[in-house]
Amino acid sequence: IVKLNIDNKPVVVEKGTTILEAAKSVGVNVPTLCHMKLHDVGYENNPGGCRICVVEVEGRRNLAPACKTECTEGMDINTHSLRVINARRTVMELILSDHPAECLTCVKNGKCDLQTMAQDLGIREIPFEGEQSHYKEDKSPSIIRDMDKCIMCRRCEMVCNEVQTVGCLSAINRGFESVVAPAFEMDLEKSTCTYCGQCVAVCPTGALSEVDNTRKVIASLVDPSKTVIVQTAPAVRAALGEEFDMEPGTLVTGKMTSALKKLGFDKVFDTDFAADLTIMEEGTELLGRLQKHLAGDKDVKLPILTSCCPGWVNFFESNFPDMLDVPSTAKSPQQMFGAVAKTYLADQMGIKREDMIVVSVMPCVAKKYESGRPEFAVDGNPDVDFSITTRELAQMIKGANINFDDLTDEEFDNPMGESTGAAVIFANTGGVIEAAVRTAYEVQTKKKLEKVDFEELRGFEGIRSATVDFDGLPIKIGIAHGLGNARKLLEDVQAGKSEFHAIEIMACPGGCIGGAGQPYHHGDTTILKKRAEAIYREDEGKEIRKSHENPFIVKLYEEFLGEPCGELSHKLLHTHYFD
Ligand code: HC0
Ligand code: SF4
Repeated sequence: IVKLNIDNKPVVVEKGTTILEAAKSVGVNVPTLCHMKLHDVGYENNPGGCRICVVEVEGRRNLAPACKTECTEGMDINTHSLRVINARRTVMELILSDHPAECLTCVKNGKCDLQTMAQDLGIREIPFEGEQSHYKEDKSPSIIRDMDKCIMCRRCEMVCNEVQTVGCLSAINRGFESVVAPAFEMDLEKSTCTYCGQCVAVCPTGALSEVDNTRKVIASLVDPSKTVIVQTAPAVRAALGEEFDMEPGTLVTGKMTSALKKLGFDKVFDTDFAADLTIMEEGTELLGRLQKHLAGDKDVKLPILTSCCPGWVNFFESNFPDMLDVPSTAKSPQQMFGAVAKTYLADQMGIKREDMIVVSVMPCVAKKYESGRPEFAVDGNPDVDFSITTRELAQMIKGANINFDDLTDEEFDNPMGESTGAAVIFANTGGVIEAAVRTAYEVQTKKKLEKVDFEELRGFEGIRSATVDFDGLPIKIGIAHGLGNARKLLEDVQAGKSEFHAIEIMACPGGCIGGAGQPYHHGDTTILKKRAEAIYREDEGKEIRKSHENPFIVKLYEEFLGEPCGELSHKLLHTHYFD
């Protein structure tokens, strides 16, 4: 134990604690641009690079970087002396000396840590003249890299390499030219990037951002020849409110629906409907494989892996090309929605496929890429035309001058707006497999599942496992969120050591609630827990909590699809993978 004083406050910390952490523990916020601790995820970026966090330690000649200096007994620290503030201002002026001053048109305007900090420090002019480097903008289907705005905090590098183990970003060049980039400065699209977007989620500036599809959506909305329908992903409702200064964990399902109607969408539907459909297909596939496996069929592959997360699909396609037959062939709910909308629904509405525009609102940036995969189109017409993020939807609502706070709750339209609690929990890590268990249990055992909450599948541990008793048949389930954790489970499967029957994988920490299209957490990842709790509350409040009991899903099979994993399902709702 070490005792010290920070800004005259007595502090007691464990040996090895940095001044930055010690200060935080007593509510003293020392600013920093590069340090970022992902609480509940267990990762920290601490290169000690930005030098904004300098503090004065009594008796020492030089200022100390709070992030890299360990507390020692009796230290007397001042985090805001004149000397400290002057030093921080100089550091900021140096950082800004080669940063483009285009805040007004920057995607991060108002949400940029660099901008906020410069404002807090009262920077009004930049006395130094750095060399403005001009990098080519790198635009992939999901992510834009504008390296002129990179400040070398290395957060993206840490997330990509350590959390996701994708390893496609690293620091290159020297001095003013230094940036973080894929090897040989190749475009992201040509690299092994999965489009998980976690680099975007932690970038403190506008250097990394999502591709903006809002203009295309607005152009469709004003085109009288188009019927524009929208689907909203499970995780959006638990986070959209944050963009309007609501408490993290506020559920805004009804307000979101109302805002979408005001924006002019012809029908407001729910991706959750398609999540229920996914359970029907993926659950049937799981039981099919399981029954064959139990009957001794050596050719059948277990575990089955969930396949609804596009970042994860990209990851296994590039990292485990020998295992492409292991994941479920079920398309993601986003894509199932599009496929059903542009066939069954278009027919019901009496419109041609080309005249229907399907927009998706997703917590995710990889969904943009997913919707553009060529196999998800018919004669070049995509099943999902445009995918926008939670942040982009918030921006559209603000742009339309809609007062979000004042909106009265509205309901989704039907038939594709009805969903169950099982679909809602897709948003959380462990939720897809919990939803699958709720249905698979009843189908397999022919018994009613009384308790639908499977607490053992919930939580934030990066890798979790549980055995669920299917009336005497133990079903072993694995769960991973974050691609680094997924890699560990996958390596076991590859080596033939995995004991699981089914594994759920989500690329983002926390699952979709932690997606890269959600409101920025600015390092406070405890927000993710609040979103997760909100999702479980929404599930609890639902009248129907098992996917196979969704009346519109039952009707869809009766009127159109026939049976789960049947011929039409295979054509519309299943896919294949590519290395
Ligand atoms: Fe998800 Fe999904 S749950 S991936 O996290 O499966 O993005 O929210 O929309 O498609 O439903 C994201 C969230 C979805 C899909 C669903 C799945
Ligand atoms: Fe790495 Fe994901 Fe960013 Fe791609 S999107 S560079 S995989 S963190």
